[in-house]
Amino acid sequence: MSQAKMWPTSISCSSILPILLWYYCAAFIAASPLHSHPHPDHHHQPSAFAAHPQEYVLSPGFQISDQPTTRRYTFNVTQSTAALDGFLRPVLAINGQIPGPLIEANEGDRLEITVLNYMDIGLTIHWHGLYQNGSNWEDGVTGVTQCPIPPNGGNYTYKFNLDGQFGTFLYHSHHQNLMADGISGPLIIHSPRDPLKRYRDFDQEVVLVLADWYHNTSSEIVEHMLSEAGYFGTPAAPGANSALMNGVGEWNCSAASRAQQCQQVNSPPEFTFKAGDKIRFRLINAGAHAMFFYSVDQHTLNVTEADATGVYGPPALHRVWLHNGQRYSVVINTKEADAGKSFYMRATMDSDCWAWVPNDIQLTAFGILRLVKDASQLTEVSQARPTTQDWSDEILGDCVDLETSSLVPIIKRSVPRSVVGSGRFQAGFGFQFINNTAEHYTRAEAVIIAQQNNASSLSLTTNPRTEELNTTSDPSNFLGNGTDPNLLTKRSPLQAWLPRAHGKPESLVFAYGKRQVPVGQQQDLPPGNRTSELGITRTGGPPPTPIGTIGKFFLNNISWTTYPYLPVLHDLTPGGVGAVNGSNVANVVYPTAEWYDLYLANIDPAGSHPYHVHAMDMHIVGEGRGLPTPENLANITYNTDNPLRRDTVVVPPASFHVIRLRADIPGAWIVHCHIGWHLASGFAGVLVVQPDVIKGFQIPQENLDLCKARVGPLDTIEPGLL
Ligand SMILES: [Cu+2]
Repeated sequence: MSQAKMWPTSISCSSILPILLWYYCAAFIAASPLHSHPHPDHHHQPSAFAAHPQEYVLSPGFQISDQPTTRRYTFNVTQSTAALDGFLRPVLAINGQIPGPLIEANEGDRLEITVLNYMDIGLTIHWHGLYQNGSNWEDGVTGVTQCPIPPNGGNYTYKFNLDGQFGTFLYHSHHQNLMADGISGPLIIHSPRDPLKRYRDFDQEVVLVLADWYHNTSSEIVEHMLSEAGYFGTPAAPGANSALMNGVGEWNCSAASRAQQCQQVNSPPEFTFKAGDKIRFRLINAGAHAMFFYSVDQHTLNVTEADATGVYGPPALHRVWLHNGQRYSVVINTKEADAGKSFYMRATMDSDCWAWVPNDIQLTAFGILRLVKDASQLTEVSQARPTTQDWSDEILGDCVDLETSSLVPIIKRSVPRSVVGSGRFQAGFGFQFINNTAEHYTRAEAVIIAQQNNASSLSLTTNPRTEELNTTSDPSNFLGNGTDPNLLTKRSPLQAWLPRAHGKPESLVFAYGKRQVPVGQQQDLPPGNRTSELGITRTGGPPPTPIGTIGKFFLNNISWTTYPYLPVLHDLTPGGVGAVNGSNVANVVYPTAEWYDLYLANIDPAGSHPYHVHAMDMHIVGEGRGLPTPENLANITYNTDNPLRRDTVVVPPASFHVIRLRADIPGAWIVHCHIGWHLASGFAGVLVVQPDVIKGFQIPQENLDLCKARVGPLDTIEPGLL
């Protein structure tokens, strides 16, 4: 087992830092029959906390200017503990807070952010949505643009200019899936060019960082997900335990076992504004899996920004929804007559697109909006929880984007009707051989294997929410082999499956249409895992893992393999091998600064994926079902007249998007699913833009030097297994 992947276990329980280790040691002791100390010490306190709500209320005093300046920040990243939703667990925090500090700047400014890594694992920070034109090496992706910042006090200063863009962004770790442990935060860029203006389009603005939250660390989850036994018996991405709004959630502590420390949270983030003001919420989904629905009781939402593109959006929505890595701005009109009233803001996870759900899940994170008559009343605000009711619309269904055509950029940019070339990233789930990583079974083959091994107890059922019901158990209906594009035009059912522990399938009674289906038995919980007796719920997921394999995602039949100390970018510059290793990394090369199409295809029959392309604006010119075959491409309707441009787009099951982009930002740019667990399972490729220009890059010595500090063997792959 790699120490680098399992930070909670890399320190012994007899460490002199028992507070930091409270959770891990307590759980380990509880899970170990050899120990005679089942009761943990209940006196330890968390050492990291949610960001202060007021920090994310943007000040009208911020000088929006076109006079560039350099802004410097320092991030101290530590292993801490926190009880963000009440449940005390190890976390990773920036300057002791989750989410991290607000970065606020103007278009044209230069940012210099010094990251000090006090953890015992490597770290990188990515600046999500930024062009990084001329600074590819500051993109912050382990194994792509840099080697990790060394643990135990290593540091690196990211330096880049914020040229040509403004809006709502985020930053987050791009090393393993450490983002899910707390390393993310908001990054806001203002500009005099921004078509959205304070005191005209809105009066107040607040950043809301939404994230799903887990009671195990990302290292524990990834370690087990990428094992033959799986995490809770499955290679599928986990369901979360709770949701956070600006770092605060409200898990029900009565579900905690005696070995766990939980202090009920009853104080969601609160914001007090003048009744009658228009309030802009800058929503950021910094989660690892959950698509979020956001709403404010009794207030409709006007969408004005999608990722960092100001838009004319759908007005008067009850809810807006956003997937991992996406951002929206929504504006509400408060009423003067509501002075003195309080309203709930709700961020609710859509668990319908998950393979399984913990029974103790708390789906909603709350915020409180209080309205006062004038600013002098701010200190006299009621402390009571609101009594308002949620909209009655049901929160159910597939995780898909807001209708693309309903989001029209305010600053127009049309794209050419033809392109000089195209490339594709075609993603699907499969099972990689542990002893021969070059081979894998497709999803369809795994279904056949399961039927052969255990035909009597494998029941295949359908999902009544999909219109095209399919009740046959013919495995050819389980798409994902990518050989028959016609199959992919059908919406296929989710699959029943069997959790398997140590090679022995367990039978599982299974029904759709019920939100929660208890599983009879949990076996072999990983160390440090939840020991709640409430169990978990399975609603679908991949077929049973064939023996000798682990579940992985494949792009163009290649599951991403990261070599942290051999960044792809360094290989493309003088001294490197001069090419991307195509057996480790799916890649598409755009040689010139011209317009190309990128087909983002999802052959996964059951799951939608938020695809994120680094650096370049994705212009969404078309969407279709099935594979991007010549016939299917000929049948879609293209929109080249001011299409929506954004940086993260959700591709539904058995579907594709046609992205038109201008290859004018040279570099090696990762393209990946922003579900952190899927990225950890190999869902990534690289877009190489203008390799001839990359050959002339002068990568700063500070970046190159990070590779000298390697703490593991060169062939340590990340985030997978050794
Ligand atoms: Cu995904």
